[in-house]
Amino acid sequence: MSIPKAGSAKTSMPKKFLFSLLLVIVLISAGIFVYRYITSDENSQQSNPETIRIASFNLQILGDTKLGRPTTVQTLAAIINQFDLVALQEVGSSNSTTSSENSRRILDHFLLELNAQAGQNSYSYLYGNQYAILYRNKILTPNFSQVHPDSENFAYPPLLAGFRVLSGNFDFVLATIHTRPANAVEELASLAGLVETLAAAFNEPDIIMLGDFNADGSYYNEGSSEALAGFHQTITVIPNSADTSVAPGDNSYDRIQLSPAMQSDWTGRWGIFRFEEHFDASHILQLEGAETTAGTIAALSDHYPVWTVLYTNRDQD
Ligand SMILES: [Ca+2]
Ligand SMILES: [Ca+2]
Ligand SMILES: [Ca+2]
Repeated sequence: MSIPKAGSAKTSMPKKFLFSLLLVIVLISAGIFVYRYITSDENSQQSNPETIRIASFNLQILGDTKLGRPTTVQTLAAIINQFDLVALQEVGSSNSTTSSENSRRILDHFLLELNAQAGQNSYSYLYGNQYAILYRNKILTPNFSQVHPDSENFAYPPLLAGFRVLSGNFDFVLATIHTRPANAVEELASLAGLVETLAAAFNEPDIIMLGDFNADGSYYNEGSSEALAGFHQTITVIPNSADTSVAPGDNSYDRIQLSPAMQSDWTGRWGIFRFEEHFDASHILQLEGAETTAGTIAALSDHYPVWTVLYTNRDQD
């Protein structure tokens, strides 16, 4: 009885050792990778920042298929680690068909990878519908979150959340949305109308709307100026000339709109996180993906993250 046990223990020892060695190599490479490929020009890693950097990212179905691609997942985590808060769309599914249990399992898995890079317990998340809000919890704390209870006007009702900074006076409510492309005209009209509704409902005039609005191309007439048509009472952060899609073409699908009360909170800084400007060609070649996307930036997503920078200490309301 003890012989096979001893025998199996003997054969499994080198395997365990090799596995540990492999794990160490992987962890060291992860560290080198983050150091080498990402350099942040922002102060988001400080504990008392004067600004925070927030982003919206449709990462094209964060599900089991993508989670099974280690370099791609590691790269997505490195991207999110550049921001203090990221509103994600397409968690678990491109619509809202996946169960919340499944989405939470996926998010828990992703959070492990993110916190392995960012530091233990650096990020937490809020979840609802196909959305997640990942936030750096030494910088921001949530007051509440809920899925907006309106499935009549929205195919995928937005996830709402209230936050305040831990150092400073900035507090705000955000709504992240992914419109159904065919309904973008109607849904964006409803979203524009939500700004005042949310301000009244939560007694907070600082409202951030961000997400994959599908606000361009054949889905929506964005207008001829830089401001997004239909959102007259808000600040357009991502202008109509911005290209937020990875695919060839020039479409401003992903957006950030701010309520007028956020004028004093907004630094005026914004950007598109173009993957090819942050990762060199040899790294991109290692990205796992589908047959047509592997080894290209499209392995990460068909959308670029869009971002902006907000003051933590200039809130007036
Ligand atoms: Ca406020
Ligand atoms: Ca455009
Ligand atoms: Ca304000």
